[in-house]
Amino acid sequence: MNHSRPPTVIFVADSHFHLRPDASEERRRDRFCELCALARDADHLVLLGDIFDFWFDYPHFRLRGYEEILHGLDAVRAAGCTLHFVGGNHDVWAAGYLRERYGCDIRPPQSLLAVADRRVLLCHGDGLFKLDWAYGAFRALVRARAGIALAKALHPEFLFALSTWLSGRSRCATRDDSATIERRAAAWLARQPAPEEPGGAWDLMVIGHVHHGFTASDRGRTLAALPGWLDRLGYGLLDADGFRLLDFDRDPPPRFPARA
Ligand SMILES: [Mn+2]
Repeated sequence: MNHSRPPTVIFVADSHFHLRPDASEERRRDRFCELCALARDADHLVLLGDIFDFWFDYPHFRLRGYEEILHGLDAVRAAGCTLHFVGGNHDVWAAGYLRERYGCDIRPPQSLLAVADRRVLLCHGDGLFKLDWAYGAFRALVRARAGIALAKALHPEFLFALSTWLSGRSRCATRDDSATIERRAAAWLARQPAPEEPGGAWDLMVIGHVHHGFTASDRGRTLAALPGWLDRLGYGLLDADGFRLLDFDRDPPPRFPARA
């Protein structure tokens, strides 16, 4: 890593790629691979959850349909960019595979990433603002050990069908109107311990999951929600100029100083 400049970090979440993409998803996939090409020049790429709409690992079978995306990530890794993965409620089960293939830094649901003098709290964001009870139940199921054991007993095609159905439910639940999301986020942020108190040691928190891009600030700290990679192709960038939310279609791509 080049220490002559502050490290650059790209954050992306909620592309919800499917095993069988339709025409509109093909475009989002192509653009995601272009984002991966951009990330080759960054120091860190943080996959903040729900990159894949469905993932399950079987001992002797591999899912078919994500090859293009996985190859895109191969190139990121090969270029020397560190990959981090925070599992979302849809792809928490991808962690083992991503660790194996990319040496990916697998992170617990909430973890700190130290970047130069910034302490960045990473969290997918499911369950954070208590937006919907049905959604909460779904989240508890996919993250529970018993849920994983149960899923392993199911036929892969049945599990895929079940997950696709649940996924539709959870997506409706996450699409609360943006004003509600921002209001709850602001209230949540105001309840967090001050930076000098235990548990308050972060200056920037980045989440996904809500599919609505915004930032909120309180007592010198910023909470940033990524817009997702669905209707808008949104991502977050942290570099020498600070953190900002960018639109991959509308904003000019950032220029990174050459890696040493
Ligand atoms: Mn999610």
